[in-house]
Amino acid sequence: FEGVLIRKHTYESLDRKASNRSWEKLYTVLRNNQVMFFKDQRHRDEGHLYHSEQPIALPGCSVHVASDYTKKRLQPIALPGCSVHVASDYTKKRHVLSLRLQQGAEFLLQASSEDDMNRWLHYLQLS
Ligand code: I3P
Repeated sequence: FEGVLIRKHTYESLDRKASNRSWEKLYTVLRNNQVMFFKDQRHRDEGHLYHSEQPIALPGCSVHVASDYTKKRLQPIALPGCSVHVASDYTKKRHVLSLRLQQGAEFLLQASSEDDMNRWLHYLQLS
């Protein structure tokens, strides 16, 4: 599963904010239990990871809907082998997922619509 998401790296670890917290439009690929980010589809075709970031292994991560308006309907979902972390709710934008890594790092991922967000959530759960 793949497509464009708008990403914000909020935390490097549980108590350290990421240094660059700007929103970035990235081409995102879910494959083999990993998430990979690329600058765009051309970079993906060439296999050039965004800023040479290593793929994120999904087992051990947790993902939940960060946007306030859906959080009552969708509860945090544990991916295989992980514990669910409580992430602060993010209400500034809509269709936002929170992906929390085992060491406490967090990425917010904004999808283009509620349907798109639910598709990402679905495939992240399957990973
Ligand atoms: C960041 C940018 C983000 C903002 C973030 C800023 O500045 O404005 O949109 O996040 O706020 O630091 P820059 O682009 O100069 O790095 P929000 O959209 O969530 O407000 P933050 O410092 O509160 O994370």
